[in-house]
Amino acid sequence: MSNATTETIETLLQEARSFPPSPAFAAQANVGDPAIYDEAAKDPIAWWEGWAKQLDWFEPWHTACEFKAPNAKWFLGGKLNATYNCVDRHAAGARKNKTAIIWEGEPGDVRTYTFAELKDEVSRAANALKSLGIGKGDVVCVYMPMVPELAIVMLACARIGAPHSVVFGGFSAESLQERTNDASAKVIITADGGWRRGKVIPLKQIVDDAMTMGCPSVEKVIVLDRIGDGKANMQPGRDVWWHDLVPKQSADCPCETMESEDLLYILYTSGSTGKPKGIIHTTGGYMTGVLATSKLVFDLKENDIHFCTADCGWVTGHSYIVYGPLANGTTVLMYEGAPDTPDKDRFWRLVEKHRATILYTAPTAIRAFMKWGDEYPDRCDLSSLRLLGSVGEPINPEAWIWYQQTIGKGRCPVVDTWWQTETGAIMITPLPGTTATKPGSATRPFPGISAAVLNDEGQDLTAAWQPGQEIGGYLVIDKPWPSMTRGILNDPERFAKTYWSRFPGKYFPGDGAKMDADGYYWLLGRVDDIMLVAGHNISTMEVESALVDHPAVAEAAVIGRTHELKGQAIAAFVILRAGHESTPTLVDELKGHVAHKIGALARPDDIFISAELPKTRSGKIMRRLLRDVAEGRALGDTTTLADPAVVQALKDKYESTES
Ligand code: 6R9
Repeated sequence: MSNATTETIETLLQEARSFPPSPAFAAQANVGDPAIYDEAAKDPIAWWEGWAKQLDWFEPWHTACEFKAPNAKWFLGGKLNATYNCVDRHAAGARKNKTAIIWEGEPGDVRTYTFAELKDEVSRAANALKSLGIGKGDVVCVYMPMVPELAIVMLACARIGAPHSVVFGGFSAESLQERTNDASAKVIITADGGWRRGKVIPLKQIVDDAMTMGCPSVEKVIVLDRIGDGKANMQPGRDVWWHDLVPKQSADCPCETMESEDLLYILYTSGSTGKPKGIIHTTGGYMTGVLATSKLVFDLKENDIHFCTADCGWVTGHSYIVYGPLANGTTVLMYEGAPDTPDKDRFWRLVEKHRATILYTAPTAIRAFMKWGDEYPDRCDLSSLRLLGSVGEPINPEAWIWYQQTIGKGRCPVVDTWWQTETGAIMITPLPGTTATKPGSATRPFPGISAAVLNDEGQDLTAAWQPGQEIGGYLVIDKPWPSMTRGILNDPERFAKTYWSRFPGKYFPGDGAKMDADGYYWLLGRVDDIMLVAGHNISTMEVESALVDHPAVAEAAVIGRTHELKGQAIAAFVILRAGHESTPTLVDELKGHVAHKIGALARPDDIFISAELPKTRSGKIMRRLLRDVAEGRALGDTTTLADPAVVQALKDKYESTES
């Protein structure tokens, strides 16, 4: 990003379309007045205290915030319990018989829990953990399918002060072992299996493999019978069935009194050096952040049915299936399986059947839906939807427009939410009742969040920004916020180095951003995804957007490959939409299209038409591996891929096409 000057920024995508909130939406919105931004900015700590007061505390805090980079503490002296706030306080009041969780399994089985029922189930699970000797501070590793028991276990852990470490059910035995050992987990909770595309993922078998490789801290394995074929290979003394342990427990389990800064959970996220980082979140600040953002970003109301399609193995599931919506007393819809099982309309059938009002999903899914065609959403009743959200990666304007038109029927605001595992809660986002949205822009920092764009030397470009100007560089967050991670488990040095050393005293998330003439933020992807082509900065994301804008293109991944003369050359991997053929004419047309959209300097050197792209299990394209392919290197680590065979096939085909 060394050349992130206004000159290169001029070449960035110009997206002129703007969508103000409809008068009907604005009139009923939780926030309809932009004055909220200035109010929060005047005294951010007081603003956050206002939100913290909407939680139930056993004892009030005496100090709202203590911060000396990289260490932050919030609501010191305060005592509370996360589960009390998500469950008990609702079960004790008017929401007692309100549905807390609606769950649908991939085979079509449905279960619902009211807040009162959830309190009983969570308490039984908590007592079960206690009966195994688990108490405050003991780490519980959770390796489960997306069943209600996953949310129940998370809340049971929080109830007794045992930090959970949820490992996504798609990770391998080796990854599970690494995470279990790093956190010294005492128990693993799993299931005999989970459903995915009509097949069983053998979770218990994978836990057994991890245990065989060695998880010395693990004393017990609790196994939920999800598949019901009784096939789990139970090891006497170590393994115990959920149904033998949990139902017999008392439904009475007091909530542990937790300090605001007591650990709530650990969640591993991949790091550029390979070893996963155990990101830690504490109780009071995290709960404050997810409560506030859920309520304002999703405009939560008493009758909403919030459908977040993430898995609880990722931070989005933690913050916007479990802790945020439930703290607000909102009904959540949880789904176990794949979006194309039994057919490509599954999400729309779920929306129709359960009358979901809010849908929160990822651009990668949206692009898949586009590729599959409009017939799938068009044959379902989506009239219950009133708000759409996007998260996980930059959303290209074409996907944004498709989402807004085809799913939202032009009626639902779209909130593109930028945040990270480390930030705990949404950071840059529209407020749907007051922020005019632009396709592809996450718009503005959430009230109380202070962001800036810095240049290579660390100068704050936003401080000097004037309306009408465009600037680009590195995104930083320059004031503490309650839900920020308190660090990397067992590795404070890595924490300081990774996030706080590039721009001392400021949090550097690793993303590039530009600010447009209206002061809107555009997230440009990870800074390692910025290409330097003949001295010009070009975001891979921009070129991808331009490609996907072409009617023949379903999905595109762009990387900078080493080039003798230009430093880097642009290589694009493209998946075509059904009905389009790969021909030299089309390849030329696509190159011309990009040059037309962005400028000649962005014309890709190579376009490689492919059937699939290498993706992580959470759906992120692994550009590092595409760089290996394009640069003719041996493939790097492929263990986090959903299907390592995809990239090998791509490499073979790429090399045979080149020669
Ligand atoms: C919540 C989540 C974090 C990284 C982040 C950024 C990318 C997430 C985005 C986005 C552009 C958005 N990212 N949301 N980029 N626009 N709306 O995804 O957390 O898995 O930790 O990923 O994802 O690059 O730094 P996590």
